[in-house]
Amino acid sequence: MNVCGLPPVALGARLERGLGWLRQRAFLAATTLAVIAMIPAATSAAGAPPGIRYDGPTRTAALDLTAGQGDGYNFNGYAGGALVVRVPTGTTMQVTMHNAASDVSHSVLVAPWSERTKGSGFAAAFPGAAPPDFEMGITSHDPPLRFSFTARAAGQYALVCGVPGHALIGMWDELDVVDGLSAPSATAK
Ligand SMILES: [Cu+2]
Repeated sequence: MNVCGLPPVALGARLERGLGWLRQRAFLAATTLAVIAMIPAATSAAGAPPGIRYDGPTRTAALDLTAGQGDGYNFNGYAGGALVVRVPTGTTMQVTMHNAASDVSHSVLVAPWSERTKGSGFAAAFPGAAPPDFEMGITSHDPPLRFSFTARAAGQYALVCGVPGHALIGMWDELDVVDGLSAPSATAK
């Protein structure tokens, strides 16, 4: 008995080709799954929390952020509020952000806490708490973003990427402005 009228040898070759196709499909499926699995892994591949240099007499804090660490949508590897920066009320914050990614633009601004997962159209929580071109962002090829503002009102705020869609998928962390705090800190939640 023969299938499709083919001699046994041709049938064997056909089956072999069919199995090859199946193996290829399985490989592609596994690769796709691996890529999907890498997305949260990349955003949670946190390095050390960013350092904050604080000058007590002038109450000035310099916060240096690195966006896109591990090719993820994050700041220093922290996303979805996993990084908590705390500063005393009245601190003048000097924010600098480099982007580690060459192919995805990122930026940072301080937004109201309620806006941390907005898709676009952010407003700075304080005067000056955003670079002018935060929707455009920068890549690793550009000079770092810099802005300075005074955290004049205590409360819970968000450090968000202003490039449309990025905060929505988790590119935000927490900034708490706290009355009576002796010095700033940046810690993993
Ligand atoms: Cu971004």
